Amino acid sequence: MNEYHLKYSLSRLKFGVLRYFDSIGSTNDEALAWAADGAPDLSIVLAEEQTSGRGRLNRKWFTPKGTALAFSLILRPTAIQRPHLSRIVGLAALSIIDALALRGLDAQIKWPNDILINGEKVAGILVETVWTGDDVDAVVIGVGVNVMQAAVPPADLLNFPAASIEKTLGVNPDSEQLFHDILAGVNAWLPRMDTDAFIKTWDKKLAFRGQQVQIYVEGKAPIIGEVAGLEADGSLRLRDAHDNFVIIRFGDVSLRPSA
Ligand code: BT5
Repeated sequence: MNEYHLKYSLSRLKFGVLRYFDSIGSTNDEALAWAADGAPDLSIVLAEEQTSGRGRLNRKWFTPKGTALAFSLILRPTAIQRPHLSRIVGLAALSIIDALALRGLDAQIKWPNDILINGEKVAGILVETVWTGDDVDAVVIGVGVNVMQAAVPPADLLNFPAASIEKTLGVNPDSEQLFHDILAGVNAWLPRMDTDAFIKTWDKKLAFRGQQVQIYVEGKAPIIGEVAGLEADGSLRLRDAHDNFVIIRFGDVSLRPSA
């Protein structure tokens, strides 16, 4: 990507300030520090390469140079958005899914934070919060998308099958345009984050609906149930073997389809 060209291509969209890096440790780390230091709303940190990209629980996220989209978006929640902060992962997911749909790709959400195409992970989302006392000062939405197949780590380093847009489309998509389209999605969904339509659309995109899955929380026995849908706050609703609903709250949980 070319920084000047990128900024020009985004000129019709709403965002704060864009910081572009050839190489960085983690865009989320940079964005968290910048958010604490007064970054304007909707500012972006974008990098061609991450040398210590992070997933949840400090798992590694691979971003080899020039193969992937890696960015972090800083959101300063308004009074209307504040009651819906748990929906922010959905905001990112729907924005990515819409951008993929523009390329003819039908993606689903492996709740809570993975984007799948044909059952393989092509993107991951990491939402982190900057607090001032008890108040949320900013939310950082980190997004990694495997654009080229070279972004996908070797299978032995993966905890779930992964793929890239290049593999699925058979051609290498334009990362700049992809980023533009994801940001356009954020612009479109953000004002609607408090609506029922937002939850319904997010809900429709869940992977494994009606299928049995297992939910892993570190140190606990797995929870087994069928994916039934989302609660209003974006929590996952499972139907257990006794036909009771079990609500899985956000947190460091992993979902796997039952064998
Ligand atoms: C995620 O975590 O999926 C969130 C990934 C967020 C990455 C973005 S990139 C921009 C921003 N800056 C950062 O430092 N991070 C964010 P999790 O669900 O914990 O999945 C992590 C797991 O995915 C790892 O343990 C690997 O097994 C696997 N993985 C690592 N790199 C991958 C890749 N490029 N594609 C698919 N899977 C990968």
